[in-house]
Amino acid sequence: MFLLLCGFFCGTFATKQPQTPACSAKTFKSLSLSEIKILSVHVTANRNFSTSGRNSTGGVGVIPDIPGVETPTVDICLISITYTHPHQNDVINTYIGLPLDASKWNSRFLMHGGGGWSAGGQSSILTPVLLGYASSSTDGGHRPDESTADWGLTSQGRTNWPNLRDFSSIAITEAAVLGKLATKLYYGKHARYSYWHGCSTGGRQGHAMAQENPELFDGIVAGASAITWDKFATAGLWGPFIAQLSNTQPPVCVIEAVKEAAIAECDALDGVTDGIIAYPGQCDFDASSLVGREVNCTDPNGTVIITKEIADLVSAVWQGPESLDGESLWHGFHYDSDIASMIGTTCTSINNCTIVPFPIAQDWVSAFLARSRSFSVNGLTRQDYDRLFHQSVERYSSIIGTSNPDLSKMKKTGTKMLAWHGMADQLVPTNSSVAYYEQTQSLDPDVDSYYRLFLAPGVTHCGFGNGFDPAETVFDTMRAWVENGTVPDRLEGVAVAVGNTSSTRTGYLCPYPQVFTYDGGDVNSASSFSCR
Ligand SMILES: *[C@@H]1O[C@H](CO)[C@@H](O)[C@H](O)[C@H]1NC(C)=O
Ligand SMILES: *[C@@H]1O[C@H](CO)[C@@H](O)[C@H](O)[C@H]1NC(C)=O
Ligand SMILES: *[C@@H]1O[C@H](CO)[C@@H](O)[C@H](O)[C@H]1NC(C)=O
Ligand SMILES: *[C@@H]1O[C@H](CO)[C@@H](O)[C@H](O)[C@H]1NC(C)=O
Ligand SMILES: *[C@@H]1O[C@H](CO)[C@@H](O)[C@H](O)[C@H]1NC(C)=O
Ligand SMILES: *[C@@H]1O[C@H](CO)[C@@H](O)[C@H](O)[C@H]1NC(C)=O
Ligand SMILES: *[C@@H]1O[C@H](CO)[C@@H](O)[C@H](O)[C@H]1NC(C)=O
Ligand SMILES: *[C@@H]1O[C@H](CO)[C@@H](O)[C@H](O)[C@H]1NC(C)=O
Ligand SMILES: [Ca+2]
Repeated sequence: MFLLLCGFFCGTFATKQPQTPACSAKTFKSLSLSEIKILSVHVTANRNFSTSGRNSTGGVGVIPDIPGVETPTVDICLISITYTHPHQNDVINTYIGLPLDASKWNSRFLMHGGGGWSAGGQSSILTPVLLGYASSSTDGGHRPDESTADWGLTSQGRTNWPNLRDFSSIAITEAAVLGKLATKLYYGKHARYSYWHGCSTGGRQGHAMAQENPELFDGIVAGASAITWDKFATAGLWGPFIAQLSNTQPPVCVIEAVKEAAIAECDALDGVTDGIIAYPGQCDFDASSLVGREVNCTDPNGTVIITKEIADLVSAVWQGPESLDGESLWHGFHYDSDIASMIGTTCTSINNCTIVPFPIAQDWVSAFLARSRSFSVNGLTRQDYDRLFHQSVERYSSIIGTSNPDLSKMKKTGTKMLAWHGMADQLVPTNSSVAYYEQTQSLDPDVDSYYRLFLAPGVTHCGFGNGFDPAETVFDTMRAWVENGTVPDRLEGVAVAVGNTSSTRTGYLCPYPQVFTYDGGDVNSASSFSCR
């Protein structure tokens, strides 16, 4: 009797529930694209799938692990596709993750971007699925944990153009198309909204989508974007280049001391003494004013007297690379950023340090310009540096520059982009985002209706620092813009409180060119600041 009842009622009831689809190869047999040749497809239905390592390829928007709390698991339909582009000799691994039970799917699609040389990977789909999104990601044609750019060279030592194009945007676009297609095949309907969320390389990828394939996304969040890659990646060797010209390798503690001196001088210009230089344009701190000053270091232990060469080196990094004719080639870094990431050293003693170049820049120039794994800035002349810089622009800007300011496609598709950049970014100069925004604005004075840039004072690369970090709120702000039409006139950021480092304060960041401004009153209260 009970069985009979259940057979009747439960059966009737079940038809009203979202159908749990079949996570099997058959469901996805039509999953392909005309320009690719599939080498293998694996479809697996997984319950209680561990999400450990979910931030290993990019890290923004990731649900962090909480110490002492068990790593969350997901029920996921996981599709791993390996494919090639015929005659290109490339191999791309793309991963699609779908909440296994249709009832857990929030009807949306979300891709998380990569970081550094990582285009993404299986770990990048785990947080989105944990949050209820369908997702996809790709290794872009090389292993996501590869820490060098050796994949950029063929075995004959030439540029591997297919690999570079895959990494730059082709594999990303394909992952988006495949992911959205799989979503439709599985749930029987398209995602209602599709999003991109990335920072650094992930921000550059987001810009690539905005410029080339905006129809794939309704909303794109792009933080600290490594756009104008051709210049950014070569500019990253400017510090080490100047250091070797002047044979100057200061220990990190000295670089920090110079930064602290600049902060001491310019912090209060914005009205709040909080370790943040919110008005860098008003700061004319001159590092040479420190020449002769003694710095006591502990690791390595000893005392360094600041020399003119040290002051000039730091000034050069703040200034950004210049050509032999004194023309600015690229943006520099702000005074409150940790430029030891550009001119860091390892030392065996206080007087014996070696510069450790920013690895991405070192790899870029080695693999794509010098085409030699043993490349070093040692021995380069000013002419050599100029030549490398121009080569990088000439050869690669159209492929990986991702700096096309024409966003007219995006305007047509109704896609929105929300970009942000920390003003204490130590890897990608903040003004790179500003320059891009200004170029788009000069092409379309109305660009604000679909693309906005928020600068975050005191925030380091992709988040953290003293400053007003929007990393936790920016995605929800994007969703509200896309889904509710809530135009982001402000962006919530969280900063370390003044006078109590174990507490926080909130501030509302401003769409560029408006400036986050202190009006007076309690420095820990959001209402003491406004956008001007
Ligand atoms: C998944 O985890 C839940 C809760 O811990 C447990 O009840 C269930 O049996 C697990 N399922 C599988 C297939 O391991
Ligand atoms: C991943 O997150 C953990 C803590 O949640 C952090 O320690 C680690 O640095 C993160 N890794 C990356 C690549 O972001
Ligand atoms: C960035 O641009 C602003 C506005 O033009 C300027 O005040 C600031 O000095 C620039 N910063 C760097 C490091 O070039
Ligand atoms: C460095 O340490 C010496 C003693 O070891 C001390 O006399 C000097 O004042 C210190 N300098 C600074 C700038 O702290
Ligand atoms: C560190 O260097 C100072 C001199 O600058 C010296 O007095 C001190 O003993 C050193 N400490 C160690 C642990 O070597
Ligand atoms: C400096 O350190 C290097 C190792 O990085 C070592 O080979 C060299 O002998 C050291 N030079 C001096 C003068 O101590
Ligand atoms: C849209 O607005 C509704 C009503 O205020 C709110 O509940 C919902 O969370 C908003 N959606 C987003 C994505 O912000
Ligand atoms: C600092 O902030 C923490 C966390 O909000 C709070 O518990 C503590 O009492 C504060 N300390 C002071 C001195 O206000
Ligand atoms: Ca300040």
